[in-house]
Amino acid sequence: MKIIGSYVSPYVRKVLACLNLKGLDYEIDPITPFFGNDDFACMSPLRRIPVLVDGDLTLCDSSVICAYLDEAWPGHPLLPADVKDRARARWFEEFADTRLGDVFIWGLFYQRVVHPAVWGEPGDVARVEKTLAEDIPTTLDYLETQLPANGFLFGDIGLADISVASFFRNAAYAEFTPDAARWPLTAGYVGRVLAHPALACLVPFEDVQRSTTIVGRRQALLDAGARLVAESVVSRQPQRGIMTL
Ligand SMILES: N[C@@H](CCC(=O)N[C@@H](CS)C(=O)NCC(=O)O)C(=O)O
Repeated sequence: MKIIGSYVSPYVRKVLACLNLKGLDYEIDPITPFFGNDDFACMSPLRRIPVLVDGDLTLCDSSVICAYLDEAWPGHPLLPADVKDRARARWFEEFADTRLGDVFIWGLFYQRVVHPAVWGEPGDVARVEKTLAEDIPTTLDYLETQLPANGFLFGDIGLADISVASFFRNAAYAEFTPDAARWPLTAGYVGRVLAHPALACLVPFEDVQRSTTIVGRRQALLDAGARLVAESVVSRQPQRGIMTL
């Protein structure tokens, strides 16, 4: 299987962690968001990552991809067995992809990290301030009522846990971690999930992605042990030397 994506995307991380949980082999085509070529646009009509290619099957959207993985490969189940728990797990995945995506990716990570790196100019400071003062507190106040004091949401780690925690890693990259005094359950839970090997093993590749320019990144990823496709078929080169994610 091949995943077209960037190691620092929360949606790509979610898919990679699920592949890791199931013990499936995959290669990465490490595209930079916003730099996909025409072939990429054909595979991903919304021009988003991740994209999964499995033989003659091409799939977009992390939720669709993870549902396919769970149905196609038994391995570690991504959803709990109980039907009501399964429904709640899907809700947490949706809440993460939509709400945590809004506040942590578009409100923080994009403004503080992606926009300066890709476009070479600062992001929207007013939006960051509103995100920190209003949007994150209301979002975490809700999560704090939902998350367990120990372990994971539904017994063993699964899709709901991975979906939620993945966004907190991008929040940390944008210099936000939940205050353990105000949100103790959230802080503890996020730390536990991110420390799980399925997610922790991705950190070295994310570090390379965040610390290198496009020049030399491929070799640095290979040196860190990443399994990359021989040659990208979907990415055009950003301006030489630009610090892209
Ligand atoms: N609903 C999609 C969202 C994917 C998404 O927004 N990916 C971002 C990267 S984190 C992207 O590709 N952005 C490029 C763009 O919006 O043009 C999923 O779950 O896969």
